[in-house]
Amino acid sequence: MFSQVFVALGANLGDPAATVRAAIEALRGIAGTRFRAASSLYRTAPVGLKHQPDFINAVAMLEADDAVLPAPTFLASLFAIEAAFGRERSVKNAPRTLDLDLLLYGDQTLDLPGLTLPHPRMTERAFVLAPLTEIAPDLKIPGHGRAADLLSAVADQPVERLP
Ligand code: PH2
Ligand code: MG
Ligand code: MG
Repeated sequence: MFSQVFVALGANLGDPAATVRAAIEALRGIAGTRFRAASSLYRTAPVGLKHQPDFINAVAMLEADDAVLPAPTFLASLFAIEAAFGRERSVKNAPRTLDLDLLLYGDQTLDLPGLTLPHPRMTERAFVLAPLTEIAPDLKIPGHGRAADLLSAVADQPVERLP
């Protein structure tokens, strides 16, 4: 069976827009998946650690074959792409060349070390919700209702959709 999977992309070092575009191409190449859609790119103010460059964020939608790529295996393939883009994991929330976060895997709820589904902070982040609702306007997040309905609560977080 194929599950609908959403991935958040973020970068704020080097040429972040080029990195996010190249990472979307890399997502297209994950074996056992069918690429469905990518959002526009968004320029977003840093959430959390403030004194770092603005981010470029986007969200991609794929279908993953659960028999070949169950959620933990899918996450491992995201880490491999991050590593290929030179990601170093030093300080939590430090500036990064590329961050790929697994947001949703079908309607699974999961709490494993290193993998919680839905992604525990996605509902509070405009830099996730804005691109997510662009490509999936009717999406429901398990335990949280419609993604589009969560956007108004984060309207204070600056996000700008790039042309
Ligand atoms: N990622 C974080 C922390 N803060 N802020 C923005 N705007 N975009 C991000 O991708 C981001 C962040 C941790 O992964
Ligand atoms: Mg992240
Ligand atoms: Mg991450």
